[in-house]
Amino acid sequence: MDDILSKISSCVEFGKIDKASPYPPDMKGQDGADELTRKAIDDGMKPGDILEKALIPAMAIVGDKFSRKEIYVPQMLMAAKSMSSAMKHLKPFFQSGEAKRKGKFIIGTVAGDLHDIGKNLVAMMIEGGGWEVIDLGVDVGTDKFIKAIDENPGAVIGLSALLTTTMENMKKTVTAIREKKSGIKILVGGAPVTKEYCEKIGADYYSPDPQGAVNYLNQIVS
Ligand code: B1M
Repeated sequence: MDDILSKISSCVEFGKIDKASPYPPDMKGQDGADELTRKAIDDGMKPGDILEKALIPAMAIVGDKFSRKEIYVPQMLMAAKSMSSAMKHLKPFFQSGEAKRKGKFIIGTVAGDLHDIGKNLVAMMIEGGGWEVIDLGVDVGTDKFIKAIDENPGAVIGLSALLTTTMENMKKTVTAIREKKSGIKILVGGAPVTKEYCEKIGADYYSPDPQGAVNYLNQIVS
């Protein structure tokens, strides 16, 4: 791999955002994902290569470490922030259509539920996995999901719920999507959600963690 790609990859894996960032201590004073990505683009590197050869593999390593409980939420958030600092340089190329993404993913925390830390991690990992993410936020009612589906044909839907009480709203949203739309893939997750519950409410896939969600989406487009 090109030296600069491998450096960007390390920055994302270890959460080095930019030169000013003191974290991680052993990379203090060095360029971060922000400066290195800018430099790579200025040197003529393709945005798609930076995404596919540096950012996506680094986020996959981060996701696997998190699944194996080798790192925890703070390290994952730093990795995601580092990835975002690189993505801000790549986004104009994706928005102009010059570089392609794998597909669209609509995510939200279901109606009545204000928890968004886990949902945000999933959204960031999926963006780092090469997808365009449309984040509808928290307390998202069925109508808002349906409107987003209309506006983004072909998108995969992700529903998050953290309360046993709002799991019922997850079920209502899945039921409404099934009644009104066909061929929509629905991924569900959140602390109280299980594989059995996913099957019971007619969603397509349950993932306990962000990397499982990324793997599921990748499997859809492969
Ligand atoms: Co609340 N809360 N909370 N809370 N809160 C819990 C969930 C609770 C378990 C605490 C407890 O009682 N022990 C409990 C739920 C009990 C239950 O339903 N069985 C609870 C309660 C009761 C409440 C209130 C009702 C409290 C009250 O007001 N009486 C209230 C409800 C408000 C509402 O939503 N309407 C409430 C409020 C809040 C805060 C606002 C204070 C705050 C949320 C802040 C925020 O999110 N911006 C909060 C917090 C922080 C928590 C705890 C402490 C932490 C949740 C969290 O962020 N975890 C939580 C207790 C706990 O879990 N220890 C608790 C870290 C996060 C990374 O994990 O969200 O599970 P998680 O996400 C994981 C996976 O689940 C998965 O990936 C993530 C990364 O691994 N995942 C997906 C998540 N979504 C996914 C989607 C996918 C795939 C995977 O595909 C689409």
